Amino acid sequence: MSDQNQNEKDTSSTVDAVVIGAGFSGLYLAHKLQELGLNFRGFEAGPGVGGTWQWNRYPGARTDSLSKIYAYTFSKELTAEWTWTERYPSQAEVLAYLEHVADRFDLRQHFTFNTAVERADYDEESNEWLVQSANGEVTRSRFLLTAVGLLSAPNLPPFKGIEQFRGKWAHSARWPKEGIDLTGKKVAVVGTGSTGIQIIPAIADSVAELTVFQRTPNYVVPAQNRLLTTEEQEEPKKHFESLKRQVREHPFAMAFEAPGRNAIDVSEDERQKVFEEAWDKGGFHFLFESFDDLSVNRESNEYACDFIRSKIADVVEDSATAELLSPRGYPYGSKRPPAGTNYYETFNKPNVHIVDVSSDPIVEITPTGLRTTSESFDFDTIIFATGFDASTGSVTRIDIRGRSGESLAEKWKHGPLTNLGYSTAGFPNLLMATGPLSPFANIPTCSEETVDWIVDCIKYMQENGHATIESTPNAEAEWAEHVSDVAHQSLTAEGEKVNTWFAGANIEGKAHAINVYFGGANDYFARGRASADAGYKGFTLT
Ligand code: NA7
Repeated sequence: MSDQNQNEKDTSSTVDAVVIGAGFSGLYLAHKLQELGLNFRGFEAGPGVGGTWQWNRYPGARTDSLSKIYAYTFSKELTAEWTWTERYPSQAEVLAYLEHVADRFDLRQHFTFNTAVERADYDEESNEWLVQSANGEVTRSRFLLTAVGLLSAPNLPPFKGIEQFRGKWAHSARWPKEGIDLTGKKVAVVGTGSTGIQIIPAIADSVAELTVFQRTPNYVVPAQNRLLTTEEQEEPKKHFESLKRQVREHPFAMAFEAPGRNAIDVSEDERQKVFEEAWDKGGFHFLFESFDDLSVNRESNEYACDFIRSKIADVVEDSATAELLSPRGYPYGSKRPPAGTNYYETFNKPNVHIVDVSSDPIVEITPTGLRTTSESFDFDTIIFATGFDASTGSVTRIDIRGRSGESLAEKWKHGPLTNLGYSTAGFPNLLMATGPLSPFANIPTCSEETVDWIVDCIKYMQENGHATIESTPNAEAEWAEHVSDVAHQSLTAEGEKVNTWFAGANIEGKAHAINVYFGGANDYFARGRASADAGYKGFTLT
């Protein structure tokens, strides 16, 4: 199937719903609206389906969630016919999966590709959204449904002089489809978040020299990626129902059991043993299957930090490099915990160098490289793995105007206000899948649950003759406060001092406010259902 627009019909139209985005949420939304028989149109800025997995084509890109749960669960048949090859599927494999889903459920026909939605204005008189897309079309729609993802508006810090760089540069989340030939090149990677941590080992062997510019060291647990055994490949098919249930009952929507022990309560030997086992299992196993108290007890968290630092010291041969790579002064888990593959080992290679830019920042991109306050460097290629304007950025980069022309970006300038991530007062019938203040947890599960909620809500409105839905101002103020309180009751909020995107702290000028819910995806799903069962409590229906 090609990446071209499959649907050239409907140039200027009136529809029941506009869907923005064709990633995990947008595709499932299209499937559900199709089932409901709604007249709708989808717009996707990218050249094809896939969302995140269309854009993030950088070397080494793969999930940090196990493949068995990084998938839809709405169709047993779909699960039965798809077989993952690795524990953590690569970008190419997830994209192939989403392309398969799009074809299998005939979803491409609804989307206009290569077409970003730029603006949407609510017209009170007609109770319609006027949705302007980059191709100049205006679509009138009753519902405006965003499925734009949590981490999809790239953040390129405003480095002076970038336009004068004579080599090639790319942001990781806008990696060209044809790739970038890095063979034998002098390459810089700026950023050591989850993305930089995947890129660095993936390119180290092919480049001539690799220089990593690190501002904050991260606690990197090995992913322990490998090919799946046949038995493991069968697991999601064989245990479809129980796995589906299990992820919905876990606070991070993952197939883990709570370990039932605290790091603070066990002996030093026992602690080491548990950490070693969890380290060997890899990735999120370390945080979620070792001890229950790592995110809430400072001493327990420090045990985990010590363990990771000891691993860094064991692996990294040069002690000064090991020290630079060792995070200190902030809790494990208060920045999004990354998973690596040979991450620390890569720094033992003679062609890989690390530069600490925490106190000697990058001040300028020069025609031949970059300059920190104290030193200049020459490069052929610069890779910016500098993250995203997370949670709100993907929504507010669209100029959305509610009642009386109120701008959503302006409304959220001190932090997002939504009821359960779905809706914000003053913007009737704007409904957001995985919207700001919804949980940060296994995304496909959150996509499914939030889309189900939205489509059930539309059905309810149809059946009961309601014209609009929007959050009440009280409910969204209470929810934002609750989201903040929950994060501050754990160690998570401390990531703010090391620029976590959880708190909007990674973007210059962005309000520091917790923008994702850490009270548990399971708790969140239950709250959404309870509100719906109570006739959409916390929302005004007209
Ligand atoms: P992240 O996790 O936001 O990481 C961005 C990295 O870029 C991080 O190391 C930043 O350092 C660094 N950065 C940002 N601006 C600068 C400047 N000006 N100078 C030097 N370094 C800078 O983004 P990722 O793409 O890695 O991951 C995002 C999410 O995608 C991840 O959480 C997963 O959920 C998937 P800092 O730490 O701010 O000091």
